[in-house]
Formats: sequence, structure tokens, C-alpha cells
Amino acid sequence: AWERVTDEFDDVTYHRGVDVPVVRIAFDRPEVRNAFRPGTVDELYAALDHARKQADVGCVLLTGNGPSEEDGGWAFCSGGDQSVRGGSGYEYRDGDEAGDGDDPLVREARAGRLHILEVQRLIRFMPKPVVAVVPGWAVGGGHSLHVVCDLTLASDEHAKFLQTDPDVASFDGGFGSAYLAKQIGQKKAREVFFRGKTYSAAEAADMGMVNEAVPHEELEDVALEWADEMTEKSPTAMRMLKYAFNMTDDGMVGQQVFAGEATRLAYMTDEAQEGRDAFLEKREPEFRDYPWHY
Ligand code: 1HA
Repeated sequence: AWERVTDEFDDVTYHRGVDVPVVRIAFDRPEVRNAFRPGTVDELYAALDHARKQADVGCVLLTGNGPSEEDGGWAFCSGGDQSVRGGSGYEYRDGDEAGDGDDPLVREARAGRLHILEVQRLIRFMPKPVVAVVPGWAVGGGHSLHVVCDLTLASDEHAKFLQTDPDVASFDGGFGSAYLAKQIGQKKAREVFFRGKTYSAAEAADMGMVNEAVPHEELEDVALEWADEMTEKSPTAMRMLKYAFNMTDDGMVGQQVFAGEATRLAYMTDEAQEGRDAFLEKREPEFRDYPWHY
């Protein structure tokens, strides 16, 4: 029960639920365990940003297509594509369509870095829940993506969680590590990065970084059930709750995002209309008619 939103993408698929107001965004490079190259990140960002702006979409499922035709392996995402990592970062390559179409100046400005942290921030600040639906490997920058999602649902048989960042001389010093420590505690988070152990879905659930491990063949159905459940709730309450959960860890930016929503609500009051009307009518506002609520 999905319909394609667009055929424009090469490395990502983007669907919308037919019966449930949800979208499904999936890495589509199963032959490399859904590793992301610069073009993948651009497409992922575009899909997520589109989903963010849809007033009739209340939940985002982020997952990885599979299995690999080569060896049947499943993956959520294995992080940055190491084969396009050059001397100063990750590069668009000739024939990499997502990079080709861009204005050359834009392309140059974006070269050398994977803009995956921008994707993380988009997930973090998106006014609706994002669920990581993990059918297989979640590794490196792919692991960090599941960490930043609001919920994680994993395949009991195939999901595996692994941090290889320091093995390949990379480090996610933000949500991927520090926020992970808030989820599973300092000792465990340091073990994840410093020892690089592989954890099963059940272990990850015990540690508190996975909400539930379910049989592989039920993964997508359960994800859709979660989306159905969450999108039946009050959009305003869900948005305020997400930003409230974020706020203690997000400093002034967290406060700004939460306060932005408070302002939106305040603007809906008669009191706010009076402020606007008084200005437009070039008179003093009559705020004395409004109560000091307690
Ligand atoms: O952390 C960050 C960042 C942090 C801050 C700011 C920006 C960041 C940007 C990126 C990242 C990172 O993601 S760094 C971490 C990068 N990722 C990795 O180090 C994971 C590398 N892959 C693996 O360790 C393993 O492949 C695996 C545990 C995911 C799966 O192992 P498995 O099941 O034994 O399969 P394997 O045979 O290894 O892989 C299947 C194919 O997929 C192989 O290709 P083939 O030999 O068949 O030609 C393999 O090379 C390819 N592949 C897997 N992962 C990647 C990959 N190719 C390129 N890049 C990959 N990440």
C-alpha cells in the first residue's frame, strides 16, 4: 500500500502510504550495504525536506532496501561510501548523476564533505516522528542515523549494530556519540565506539537504543502499524513533545525551536490578533481586557 512520490532519485526510493499519512524513504544501494555517497545524501536530504513540509504527513519511516542481489545481505545503511572518499573528503564522481546536474559552483562548494550532519539535523528538527526501520546492518554514519531518529525498530534476524568510525579514521562527535551516551549510558556508548563490537537487535534493545526487535518478515508491517498509531494522535501535541524531548540536549537552538512552536500557538489567540490590529489601526493595544492566566 505505497505509491511512489518521485522517480527522480537514483540512490534513494521515496514512497507515500496510501492508507496511512506516512512516507517511506529508503537507501537503495543494497550492493554496498546501502553506503551513502554525496549524491545519496543530497537525495536523502531532498526527500526528508519534502516530507517535513507535507502538512498531511505525520510520520517518516527511514529504512534500507534489500536484500543485496550479490549475496542476500540486508542493510539499513553502512555509512559513508569509502570508495569515493578522496584526500580531502567524499567526492562526487563523473557519472554520479546526483552531482552532475548541479550548478558547478554549488557542486564545488559542496565537494569534500558528506552533508550527512545536515540530514541528522533535519531528522532532529522535523516536526513529526522519524522511525529508523533497520532490516540489516546499521554501521558507522548509518548507526548514527538510527541514533538520531526518534524511534528504532529492528529485524530480529538480520539487524546488526556496529560503529566502525575509528577503524576508518572518522568520528561523529555529535549525536552519533554524545547523544548515544544519553540513550545507553556513558560506559556502553564508549564501548560501542572504542571496542567496535557488533550488537544484535535483541542486545541493542536491551541497551536502550532500539525500541523493539521483531521477526524480519513483520518488520515493514509493524513499522506501518507504529506510523498508523502515531499519526492518529494530535499533531500539535506530538510536535510539542518531540521538541520538548529535544530541548534539554539542544541548548539555545532547542529552546528556539520549542519557542517557535509556542509563538505559533500564541499567534492563534485573540490577544495576538489585538496586538496586530492595534498596529494596523495605528492605536494603542487594549491588552487590559485579556486575563493573566494562572
Ligand atoms: O561517521 C561518518 C561521519 C561522521 C561525521 C561527519 C561525516 C561522516 C561521514 C561518514 C561517516 C561514516 O560513515 S564513517 C564509517 C564508514 N563505514 C564503514 O566503515 C563500514 C564499512 N563496511 C563494513 O564494515 C562492512 O561492509 C559491513 C559491516 C557494513 C558489512 O559486512 P558484510 O556483511 O561482511 O559485507 P561486506 O562483504 O563487507 O560488504 C558487501 C559489499 O559492500 C562489499 O563490496 P564488494 O567487496 O562486494 O565489492 C563492501 O566493500 C561494500 N561496502 C560495505 N560497506 C561499504 C561498502 N562500500 C563502500 N563503503 C561502505 N561503507
